[in-house]
Amino acid sequence: MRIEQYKIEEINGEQLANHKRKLDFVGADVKYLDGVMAKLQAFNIAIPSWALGTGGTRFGRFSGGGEPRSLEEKIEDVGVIHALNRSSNSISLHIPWDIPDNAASIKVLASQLGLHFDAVNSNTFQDQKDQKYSYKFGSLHHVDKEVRKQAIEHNIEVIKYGVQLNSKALSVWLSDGSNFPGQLNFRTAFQNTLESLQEIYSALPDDWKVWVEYKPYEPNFYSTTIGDWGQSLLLANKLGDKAATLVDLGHHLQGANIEQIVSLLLMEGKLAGFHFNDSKYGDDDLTVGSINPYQLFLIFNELVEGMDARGMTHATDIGWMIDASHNVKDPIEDLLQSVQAIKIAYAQALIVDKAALQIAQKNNDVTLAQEILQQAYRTDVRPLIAEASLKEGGALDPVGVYRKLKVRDNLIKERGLKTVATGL
Ligand SMILES: [Mn+2]
Repeated sequence: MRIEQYKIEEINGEQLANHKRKLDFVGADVKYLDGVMAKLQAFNIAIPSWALGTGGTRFGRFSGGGEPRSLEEKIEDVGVIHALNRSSNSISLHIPWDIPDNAASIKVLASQLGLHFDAVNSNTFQDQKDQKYSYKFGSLHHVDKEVRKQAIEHNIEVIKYGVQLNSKALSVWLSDGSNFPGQLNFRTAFQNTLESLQEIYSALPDDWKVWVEYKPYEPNFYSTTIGDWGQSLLLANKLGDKAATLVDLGHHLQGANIEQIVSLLLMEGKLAGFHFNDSKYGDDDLTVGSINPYQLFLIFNELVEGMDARGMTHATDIGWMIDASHNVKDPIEDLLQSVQAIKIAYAQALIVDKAALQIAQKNNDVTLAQEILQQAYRTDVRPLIAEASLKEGGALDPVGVYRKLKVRDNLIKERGLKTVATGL
């Protein structure tokens, strides 16, 4: 299903006067408004192929209807999202859930929708049918060299698929770890992981990167071999310039200061990118900004400040992606909400009075520093996001237009009520 541009414009037209009134109000107080708008218009967040179907937990999965049945239909769903928000111009594929059997035709479909392919993701946390060795006790860290070899070959195969699609990065998340004390020799597990990653690294094309994701627990509950940013950074540093650390917001223990982690990774030139989501307790995979939008803003504040300090281009010098699971919401609506939340936090970070903040920090004026940050955070920047979308040909209110056009009903008519997308 594709959304026709004139339908978006029609609905925008009805809301335009109201929008302009709000935009004028907030815009009057924004310094360098043109620069802020240009950055918001350029900002895009990749959609993972596994997020377009209803997610599940280990207890069950409740399908929502009209789910994409193939990679082509997943790309079409990202096309719907991008048509509405003009901020989701790429898709990140997971292998083997979404193997591009015909790369040429997949690329044509994507480019028709204004999309390209973001990082490719490998999977050694599940056993696949006809797989020789099991990953029950890990993959790249496994005690058995043959298992490690199989996992290395899988990652190299994923790179090959990515090359066909013009992806530029391999994203690796390992579930490798242990459930009980004594199960693993930590040093051997780490060394095995490093050596395996070195083999994968040497198979990377020149213009590629490998992103090393970390996670403290689940599915293993005693140790994870790449459990935190320190372990990931250690590996990335040993691997070389093409390796960097990927931060998934849900992959931290409660109370972790993620903004500080981000700040230092950026300083070291080792921040690969993000998997955005939100959480209350653990790796909840909830809609971005639904639980703790202030934390998201503080993270973006560090990102903007740190990227500017290094002269980086916000939109393209870091990998921006959503990694969430939608158990009770329509996945497309949830993704639209997530992208909006990310852009709101980004816009708020862009309007922080950085010069004033620097002075407050130099003077140890703690009260003023807080006032400056919260002045930005409490500004309703939604009209700026809407204007950026409008200027790029998207909807002023993406979720509203999605509902008005009854996109899900149409998808159910097209694909059926009982469809199940590949993924978790
Ligand atoms: Mn992730």
